[in-house]
Amino acid sequence: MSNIIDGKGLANTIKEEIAVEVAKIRDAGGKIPHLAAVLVGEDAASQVYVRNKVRSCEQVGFESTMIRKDISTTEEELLEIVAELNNDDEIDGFIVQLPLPKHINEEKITLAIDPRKDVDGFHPANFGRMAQGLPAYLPATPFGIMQMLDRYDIDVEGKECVVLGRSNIVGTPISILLSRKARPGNATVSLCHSRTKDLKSHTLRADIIIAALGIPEFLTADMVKEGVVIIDVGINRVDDENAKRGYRLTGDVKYDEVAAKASYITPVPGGVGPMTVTSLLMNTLKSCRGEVYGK
Ligand code: L34
Repeated sequence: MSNIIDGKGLANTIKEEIAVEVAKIRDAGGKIPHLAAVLVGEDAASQVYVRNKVRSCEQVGFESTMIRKDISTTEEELLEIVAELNNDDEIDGFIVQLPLPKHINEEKITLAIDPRKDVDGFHPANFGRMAQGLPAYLPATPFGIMQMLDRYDIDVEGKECVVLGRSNIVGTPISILLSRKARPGNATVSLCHSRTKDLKSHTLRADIIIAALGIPEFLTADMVKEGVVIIDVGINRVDDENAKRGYRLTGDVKYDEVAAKASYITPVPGGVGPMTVTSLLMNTLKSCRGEVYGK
């Protein structure tokens, strides 16, 4: 029987903690943390995610600014917005929601963001600092996963961790964080991907599996051992005519059958997603306090 890791509940607990900090700042007459989010185009999932971020800012007492641009926005125009946010002293941190429309180079935009305001932790300066264990904004989803493991007191040290997927924003950074000499950390990590041979031989050995490949219900019960800890990062929309919206959300894990063998498992929705949002709030609070790069 598995324990469900309640990401949504934990996210709410962390938001209450952040709200207490914001109240203290307010009482002391300090600057209220201010997050800006840039959303280009009409991607349906991105709209939901950014809305959740803005709503969460309101819940904790942050200031927030939402900048919406239509899909025809040029790369130059977006770079202009990034430059303005970089130079706006009122803004402690900002994000440009991905994916961007195809005519905009995501790498170019990421590089244009001042690392001091890069609360997504996507800029190579923050990635490099993270990799070397220096103070950094940790990328939101990996940071959220580390928080879950920590707060649920899941033993990571010396464990066999298998990460499925090597993206810049999840698979690669979480593999680094799990193997760092820190708590949580000190795990032995295998980073598996589309060219991995005999994937099942890896997943069957794993004490902890981070599934972040973006393939609905990829990980099945025959691929895992009894007692495994499962962190499901996937949020896939699958057509479902019986569902209200015409789709349902599913992770990268075949939930019911894998849950029957797991000691802990994260649900989708209500797992990693809400933790991604609270990590962003934590990074924004850090930025406001000058905790990573100084005041
Ligand atoms: N720049 N782009 C940038 N920063 C990010 O940190 C992200 N990410 C990922 C996509 N692009 C990004 C997000 O914000 C994924 N992501 C994200 C954020 C929030 C949620 C999921 C993914 C979330 O709130 N999920 C809820 C509800 C999902 C729903 O109703 O559709 C959940 O319970 O999983």
